[in-house]
Amino acid sequence: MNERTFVIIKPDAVTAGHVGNILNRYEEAGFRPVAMEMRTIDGEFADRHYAEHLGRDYYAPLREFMTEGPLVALILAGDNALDGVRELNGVTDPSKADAGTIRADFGSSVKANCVHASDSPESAASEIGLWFPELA
Ligand code: 3AN
Repeated sequence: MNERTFVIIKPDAVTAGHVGNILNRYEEAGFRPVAMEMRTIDGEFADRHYAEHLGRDYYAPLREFMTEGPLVALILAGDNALDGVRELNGVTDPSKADAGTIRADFGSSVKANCVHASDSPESAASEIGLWFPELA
């Protein structure tokens, strides 16, 4: 099944110069970008993307982090893209992520964990609708 998922290469990875390496991991695994754009988002947009995290104790610093510099927003397509991309990313906390995953190799903390990927077909649809409405 050719599935689409929404991915962010977060500001920490852009600043550290890991965009090319991260894209390479996805492409080597067979996923293809079907949309890709560098953007700097504001707090209101971050609130829409992270609606389910509003009010959590970690949200204010996360909001600050996601808005402090450019990120790369992209849609990746391929077989089993939702699970496959999350497997390549590794778990949320880079220190607990499996060796060889993107977060283990390029993430530095639970907040600065270098990438985001949709966690379900429903979140992929709503995130693609938010970030790339013309492709929803
Ligand atoms: P994932 O991105 O692995 O699906 P989520 O959806 O649970 O993780 O969390 C979204 C983002 O919120 C994470 N990528 C991370 O930046 C931040 N986050 C989640 N839990 C925490 C936490 N306990 N402390 C700090 N930041 C967190």
